[in-house]
Amino acid sequence: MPVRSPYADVEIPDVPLFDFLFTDFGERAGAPAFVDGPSGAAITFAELEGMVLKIAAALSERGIGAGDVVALFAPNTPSYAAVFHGILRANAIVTSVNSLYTPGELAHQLGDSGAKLVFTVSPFLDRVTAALAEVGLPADAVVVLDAAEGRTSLRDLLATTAEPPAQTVTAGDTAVLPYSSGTTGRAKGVILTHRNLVANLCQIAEMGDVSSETKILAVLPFFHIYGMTVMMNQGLHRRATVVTMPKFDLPEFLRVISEHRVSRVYIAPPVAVALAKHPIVDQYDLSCIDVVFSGAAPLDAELGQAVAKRLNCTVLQGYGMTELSPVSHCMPDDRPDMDLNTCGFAIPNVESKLVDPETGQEVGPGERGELWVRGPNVMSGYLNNPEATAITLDDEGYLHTGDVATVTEDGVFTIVDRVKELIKYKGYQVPPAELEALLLTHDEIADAAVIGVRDADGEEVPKAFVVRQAGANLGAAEVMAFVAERIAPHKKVRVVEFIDEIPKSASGKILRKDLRAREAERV
Ligand code: 4UV
Repeated sequence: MPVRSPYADVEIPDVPLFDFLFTDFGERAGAPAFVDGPSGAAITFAELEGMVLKIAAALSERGIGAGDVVALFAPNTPSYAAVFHGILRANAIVTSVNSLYTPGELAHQLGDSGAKLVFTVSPFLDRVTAALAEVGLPADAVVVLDAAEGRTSLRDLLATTAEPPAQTVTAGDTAVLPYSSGTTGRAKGVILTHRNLVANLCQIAEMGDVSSETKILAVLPFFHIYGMTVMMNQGLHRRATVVTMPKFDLPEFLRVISEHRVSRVYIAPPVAVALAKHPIVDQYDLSCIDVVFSGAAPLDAELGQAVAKRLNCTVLQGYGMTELSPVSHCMPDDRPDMDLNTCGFAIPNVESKLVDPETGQEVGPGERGELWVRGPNVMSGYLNNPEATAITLDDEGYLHTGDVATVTEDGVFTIVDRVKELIKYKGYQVPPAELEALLLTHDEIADAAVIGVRDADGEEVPKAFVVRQAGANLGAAEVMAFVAERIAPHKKVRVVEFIDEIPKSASGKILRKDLRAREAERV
């Protein structure tokens, strides 16, 4: 029997995201919606709405409308939120791009998503220019959020006197295309509709105490679904104030929390290590923090407890996946006593099943099974990829997550393993298939396979097993350098082992479990 959420279902309004978020700010109209952490510059809810409408009008004037995809390739700032919602209000679709991407990775996403225009910042222009050339888009298909000589800027768009277009999108239309490799292969466009995004906001509103009193820290990137839904859009929905940071730097992170009196800090587990252990943490007044919420990779319970004790706050863990908009399970704010090894309960409107991957049979409490999730937050599919959609979404509407979990009689879920290929480095996706394809382009590499292994700090890192071409004397450092030059830093291969042959099935599929077993033996 599927496990239903212990929470009552919530109603999901049948409206586009703009209508859901930008109605009746009431007393909060003049309150800060977003604050730029480094400078302290704030924009109010009313100002944000004004910007969104201007951006929509200016995009419409430029011929961007229903069905068009616009890329957003920028670090977290208040203007990121204005542009994101401006694109949606213009009836278009946002594809959010990892700001660490190389020109080649950016070009792949622009080409695959069919983006017509890129919003970026001036320090990223070199990469954008190279990517536009690679996909054959005009060099002027760019808007900068700051300013750059000879470039259209956000300020130019905001100067329009045109009226915003009529809103024609409906709840069932695609809103965003973040990229995820899912359970196998390269990064793919994840089709999330307005309804998916609205649903996840309604669902998580039942779990956390986020209100107009809350100050959320958004250091995790808005381009990733965790930052997009849980920080940027949840902040707007609950009329909270979101304090943005363009990148993680421990002293600056602590300063921003302390000076802006941040009450809710969303992190991925590596930040918990710093919060629990780094001596510098004691130099800041962090008494403002009520909740530290961890997601995107497994949190070690002892580490979480150490953070709770040191900061005298509640630590919570959630589980999510891009394909789930992203949250499906989390600990509620009112249960600070829960075991931090767990990911809490299924959120409202979510049904989960745990299924033995070998037999396809559902397993009971205490047994391990692949987590399947059904609910209004489940993606409609992968862009232009019916095969990948078919292996991920079944006929009954369950999304097969590729994560292995257990559940208690009370409906508390714990993620215990992963059966999919995906590697997570500091919470960021590293698709092994992409690294393997890249390694095979090296003249001296005959074959390669990549899996995730634990380093000395317990962090998951990509390890490449490499078969050299006959007569080649390639070294590990050369392999790592070759990869590092061509991909974003979080995808670097960090360990290399040369072997004689990559274990494969009769059909030629890499037997990753054999490589994992080999690794386990060594440890
Ligand atoms: O697709 P993705 O990069 O998505 C995420 C989303 C994480 C979120 C988002 C909002 C939350 O509130 C929250 O708690 C977590 O990371 O990667 C999805 C994969 O990341 C692993 C798991 O393998 C997913 O399939 N993962 C995510 N959260 C956890 C996790 C977790 N708490 N424990 C273990 N693995």
